[in-house]
Amino acid sequence: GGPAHAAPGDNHVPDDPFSSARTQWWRTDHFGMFIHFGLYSAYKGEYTRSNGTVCRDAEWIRRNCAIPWNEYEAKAATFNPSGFDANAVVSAAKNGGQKYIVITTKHHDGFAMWPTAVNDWNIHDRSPFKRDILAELATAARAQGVKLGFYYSIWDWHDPDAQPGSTNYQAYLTRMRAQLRELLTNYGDIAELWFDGEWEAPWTAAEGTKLEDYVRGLSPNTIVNNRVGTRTIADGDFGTPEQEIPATPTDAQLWESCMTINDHWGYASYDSNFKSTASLTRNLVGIAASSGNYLLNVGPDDHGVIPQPEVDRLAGMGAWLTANGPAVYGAGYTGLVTRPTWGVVSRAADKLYASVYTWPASGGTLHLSATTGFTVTGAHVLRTGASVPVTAAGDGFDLKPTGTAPDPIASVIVLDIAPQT
Ligand code: FHN
Repeated sequence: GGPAHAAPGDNHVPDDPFSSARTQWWRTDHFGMFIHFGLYSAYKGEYTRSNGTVCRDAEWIRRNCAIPWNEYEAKAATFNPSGFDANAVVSAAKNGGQKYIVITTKHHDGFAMWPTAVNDWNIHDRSPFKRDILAELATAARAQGVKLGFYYSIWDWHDPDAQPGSTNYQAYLTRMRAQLRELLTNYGDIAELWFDGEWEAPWTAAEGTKLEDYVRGLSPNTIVNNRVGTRTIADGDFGTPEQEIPATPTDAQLWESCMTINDHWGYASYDSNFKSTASLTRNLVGIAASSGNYLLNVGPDDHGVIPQPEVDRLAGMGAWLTANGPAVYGAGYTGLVTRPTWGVVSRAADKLYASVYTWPASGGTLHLSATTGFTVTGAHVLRTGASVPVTAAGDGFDLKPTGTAPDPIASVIVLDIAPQT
């Protein structure tokens, strides 16, 4: 038979993503950096019209602010993100505990952020910036042991042959394949390919199936998102919830939840509505406890530099992970307990990791409701090693930790578990 989780008759998912060696690192690592960086970043989130009114947007600014194409193209001639430092970007990810990076190579504006030979709507041919940030990132990522992935928008506002009603759409598709060949063959191993904009005509689901076969042929180990097709389990390797955390794990498809760190994907100079380190960390812990991945976005500015508040939040998450990593890396859905009100619980083999957001007052109890029988043979605080008394109680167990919360973001209690005797 075919892969357990692939749709009947499906032959383009090469193996079962849930169990394959190909996806093993991804299922273990849980945490990656999304980067939205493109020509739109040069606007810093704001476009001033000739009548003086200001329109705000980020990576959709060309379209949502109706910037005339000749103006947008002229902006390219001034786009010089010379502050881009691939080593600093990779270090920010690594310090944050992020194991992979997915960068926008071409967003909906169609502007290629690498020196593509396919057309001249790219940063090398249209701007004074002559470097190849993808090559620089690939080198830095390899040196620091971080994996590299690419975002690519199927929807393209700029290519004349890609527009609705096009009589020459196949010519665009030929160029798209040629660009993907560049991306998948010129930059070493590409860990993940993140398609987007698949919902817009003239693109069709049938084209998605063909495209998936094409990228599998070029790069069999690359993990592909479901936006290559129709977002069903037949398409790609993983689902793509956006700005949301599914409440329960799904056994239908691997998933990766992408989220902004403030309120925009691309850079917007005025957006300082950054999520707190605590809430970002709890998002990660909650996602990992439901066997998902967290792709947390940063938006480099017009100089190519990741804003410091974003770097700082990543560093905070990384510090938490240094002490509490086992609750996330290699951990997943427990299948043994219901989610408590005081935090989340993940599992790796014979250990449960209870990440406690609300630490009980002195003498207080954390109750864990079991959905199936097992025993707890011991428990301790991961950060301090302090042991935690556990007793069987009601439908599960009572944990009675002492003192104050060892970690204000989330205090992890490790429970050693065994089958019921
Ligand atoms: O339209 C895009 C949006 O700009 C952004 O890139 C997000 C990231 O997941 N994807 C699209 C909307 O689904």
